[in-house]
Amino acid sequence: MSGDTSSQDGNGKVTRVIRIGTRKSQLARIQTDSVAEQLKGLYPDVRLEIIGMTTTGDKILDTALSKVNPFIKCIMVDLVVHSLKDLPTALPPGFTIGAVLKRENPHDAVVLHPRNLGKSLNSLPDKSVIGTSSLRRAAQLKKRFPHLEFKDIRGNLNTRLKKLDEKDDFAAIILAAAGLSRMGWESRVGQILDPEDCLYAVGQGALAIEVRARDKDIVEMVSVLHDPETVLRCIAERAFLRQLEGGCSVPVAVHTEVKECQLYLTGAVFSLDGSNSLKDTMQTSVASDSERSQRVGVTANNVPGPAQDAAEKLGLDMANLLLSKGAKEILTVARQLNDAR
Ligand code: DPM
Repeated sequence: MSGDTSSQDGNGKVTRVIRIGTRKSQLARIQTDSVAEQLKGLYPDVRLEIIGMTTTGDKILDTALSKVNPFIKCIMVDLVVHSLKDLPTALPPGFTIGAVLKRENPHDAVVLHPRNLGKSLNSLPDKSVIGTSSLRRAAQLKKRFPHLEFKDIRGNLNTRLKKLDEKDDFAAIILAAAGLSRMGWESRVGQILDPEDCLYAVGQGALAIEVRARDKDIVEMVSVLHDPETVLRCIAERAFLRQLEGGCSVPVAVHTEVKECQLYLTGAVFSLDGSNSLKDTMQTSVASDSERSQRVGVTANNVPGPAQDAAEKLGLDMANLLLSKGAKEILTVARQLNDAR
């Protein structure tokens, strides 16, 4: 082991050092810290270093994961924690998702301006302005709540909450329940949107650990954090998105469930105003009994391979079903309209 990935204590004991890269937003730090805590509990002898990246954007983190720093001659970081929903279905070559952690509440939540406390999307007055930059949320909610108006709101969670509370621009904003709870802001949740109101994004509510595929020891180390049910659901969801050629900002939504060894996937695509949509539900058996190691970028050697294959096939079949009904046209128009904004 090189001196860069290990250190010696006073008694000459060699300690493995694992470097975790993180963005600097509060949510990114909270997510990274929670994974570091779990790794520390599992591997008390490993020394974990959290390295804050001054730059923003996942490309930079991938760079940190791939590059050897010429000055200190070591690999800059060994793993990066992401919200799975922000990870593309095709990772750059050489990378893999080594762990998908147990999913938290995957649904979307309504955060109300304090003046609207006690209200819901249904009971907000006509022409109330709802903040979201998610095409997926806007498309579904425009259709379901035609009395409301939708406007973009950008920035990290702290910025958005500030924009909501300190100005009069928005009656409410829509955020993922999982992000709110990680921030400790559960008390701000005015309403959780059920699947009839709003299907969630692919991977929403699950954390993923990105690693270098060739780092077998790191892959093995983080793999114990895989939650088998979440892995199967998210493989199906990501396969569905990949087959639709949807990035992370297309009006595509899902709902998944595992019940009695059956994996259920509801997949949907929407026009930007929600007036045109396709939605269907399919299921597959994921009963357990592995040759391929990665599926839609996920490596989960402790989850039965055939079940992962079945999950992936379910996503593919669902995408093909919707494509046969015209999903491509809906998404192409949505993309073009969005690009033109
Ligand atoms: C992606 C979307 C959004 C994020 C699009 C979508 C929401 C953007 C917006 C792909 N990433 O959901 O349809 O509201 O304008 C993001 C959040 C989290 C991860 C915040 C949020 C935390 C929750 C999680 C932003 N990425 O969605 O409220 O881990 O799933």
